[in-house]
Amino acid sequence: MKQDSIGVAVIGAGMAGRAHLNGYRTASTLYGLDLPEVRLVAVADAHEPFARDAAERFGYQRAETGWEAIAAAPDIDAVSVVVANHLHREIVEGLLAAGKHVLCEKPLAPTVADAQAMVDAAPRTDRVAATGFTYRRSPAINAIREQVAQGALGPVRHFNGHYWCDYGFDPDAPMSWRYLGAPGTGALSDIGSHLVDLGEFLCGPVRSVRGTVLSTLVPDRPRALGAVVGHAAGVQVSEVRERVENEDVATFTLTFESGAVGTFSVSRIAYGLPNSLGFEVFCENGAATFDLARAAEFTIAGPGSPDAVNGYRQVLAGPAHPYLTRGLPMDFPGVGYGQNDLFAFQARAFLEQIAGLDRLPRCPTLADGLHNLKVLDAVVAAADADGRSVSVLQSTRA
Ligand code: SOE
Repeated sequence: MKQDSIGVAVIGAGMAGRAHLNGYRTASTLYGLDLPEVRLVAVADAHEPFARDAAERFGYQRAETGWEAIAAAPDIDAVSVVVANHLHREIVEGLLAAGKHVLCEKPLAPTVADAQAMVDAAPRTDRVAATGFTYRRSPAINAIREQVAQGALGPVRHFNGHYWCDYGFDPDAPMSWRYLGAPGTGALSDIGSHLVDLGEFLCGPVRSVRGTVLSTLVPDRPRALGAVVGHAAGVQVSEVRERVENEDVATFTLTFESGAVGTFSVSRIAYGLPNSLGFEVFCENGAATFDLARAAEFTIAGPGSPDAVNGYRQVLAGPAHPYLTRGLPMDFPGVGYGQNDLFAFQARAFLEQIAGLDRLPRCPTLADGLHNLKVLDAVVAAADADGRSVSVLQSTRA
């Protein structure tokens, strides 16, 4: 569907919302000149000062305080939903009903039922309805995926992944939506959703889960005084402490449909590690590793290395790998890139899909977001299964 221009908006002016705002602003500078004009129209946030600051900072035409104004705006075609997870369903369904293209942050919703309703709402429109698994846009992770898919390393035997953050290590870090909800809506949903999606991105669908441990190590937190954004760093707090309802740490073992094993460790109280995502993929004839701390590279080991030079080789992501040719102003190995660039690649892919271009991998669908939640549901169920294996419900995975 060719459009003269695409008007974009972001609902949520917090930490990740700003990454989406910047992504749309940068998208036109990437790859080809065949993208329709991108109009930076609006930012919405319930806390108006956040919306106004973000609109001015990222060059958007106006600030709004409610998602309804975005849904009703005739000059807006595509919207990112980047707010607390429990708000996703109402907003996504409202935007789809208003005829907008939607890119919703992970996890799609707090429950499988909510996500299923969102998936059911999507076919009633011809809009693009996507889930934002941003790490799928990592050039280095895609390079590893290509090696695995081409069979260069042989079949996968064991995926070991961690996603460790430290935004919750301080008991006096203020309460926020991330700490409220049923078991599985804490660290497992917030950051485990990324890691589980990457496990399947690299190793194929999950068959079953076992041995889950969900632990809450910080039982209560002080109530925030004033608006909270992102991980609420530096926000004043009251004397009143509120109970933390969900998990700080989640560990579990899963089996992929391929028979490969997956071992997962997720934490939001990992002292000194603000955003530590990493994994190893051990295969029959080799292995590859990734560490977000060195985002623009990966290591790989395979047959044929003489004993004198055995071990893992460092590979610098560059034009030989996805997304990077004309994906950065300086696009040669060693220049490096970071997580913010992945939001730009994601924004470009979303806009290209809306424009009917097919240069980049399509965005994960709402059904992919639903499937991710079904796996997380099985992870939670395996916490009470006395070590028995819990199968993942057949997803509606597209
Ligand atoms: C990546 O942006 C991310 O994992 C977010 O998706 C989480 O919500 C945040 O808590 C940590 O960073």
